[in-house]
Amino acid sequence: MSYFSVIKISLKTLRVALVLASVNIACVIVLEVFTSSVLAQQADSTASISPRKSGGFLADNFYLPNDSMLGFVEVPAGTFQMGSNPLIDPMAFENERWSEARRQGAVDLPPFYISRYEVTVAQFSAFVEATGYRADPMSIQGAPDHPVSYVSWTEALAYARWLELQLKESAHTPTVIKELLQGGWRLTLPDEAQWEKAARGTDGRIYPWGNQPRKDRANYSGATTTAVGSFNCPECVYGLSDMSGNVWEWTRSPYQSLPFDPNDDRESLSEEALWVMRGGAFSDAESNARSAVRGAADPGARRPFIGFRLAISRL
Ligand SMILES: [Ca+2]
Ligand SMILES: [Ca+2]
Repeated sequence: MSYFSVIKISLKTLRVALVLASVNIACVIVLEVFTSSVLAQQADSTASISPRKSGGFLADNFYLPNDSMLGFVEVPAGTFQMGSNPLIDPMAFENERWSEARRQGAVDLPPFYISRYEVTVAQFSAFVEATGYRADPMSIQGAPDHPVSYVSWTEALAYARWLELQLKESAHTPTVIKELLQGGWRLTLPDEAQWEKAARGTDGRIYPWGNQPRKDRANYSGATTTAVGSFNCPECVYGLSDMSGNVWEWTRSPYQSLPFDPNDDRESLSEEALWVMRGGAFSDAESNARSAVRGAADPGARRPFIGFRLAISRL
């Protein structure tokens, strides 16, 4: 018997369901309708991109971060514990359980790279302007250094494909990245296991910085998005920002019960499939800011609280 159930809510032509199954009761929380004040706050912030704590962004290089790897951080090869044990983490939801027999399971991943920040409005806008892509107008109206939102799963992948091609061809691309992409690595969304390892590392911590919720480390239980990298988090694994909160982040994994197995993604894929998103958003409580939380949404869903970040992986 499944440990969780997926319920889909019809909402005009789109379905969006954030699926969070509690220990005893499967529940669905549908996050909807943000006040116009949230949107107004984002639209008012039209200042040029601020370096903030991030070292700035490169206008002549697709607004990627100004560092030697364009903001991509290596996550070394190795094993981590995926899933949650309610004996350690009382806020764990039932869909974070590894299997009927075990609470958590070991996943061994080869090395990969993941972006330090969520993809920004400026980065996504560069794609829309260069290609004429028919994105939701709301996706490019926020402040340029805030995370892009109102992007569907499909659109996130379209952006990744475009950026991969640009970085393969651009003279400004760091040699390491160019060699990876020309050697067959792909610039795409992280899968669910990559995302969770990048968020919580290998020591079993609940949040990216440790086991206790900290409002000074991430944007959750708040009113709106913040510029990417706004929260200083020296304890965060791999130096990544906003893995907790700010916006939920699409992954390339279909929503299936654990254990995590990327080999059955395609064979069990139906038209009704939902796709996993991770990390919670600015509007979520601390329980959704945990690294093991598994949300899911329709691939066509465009919402003010869903964005993404990128990974470079050998697929
Ligand atoms: Ca996030
Ligand atoms: Ca799978």
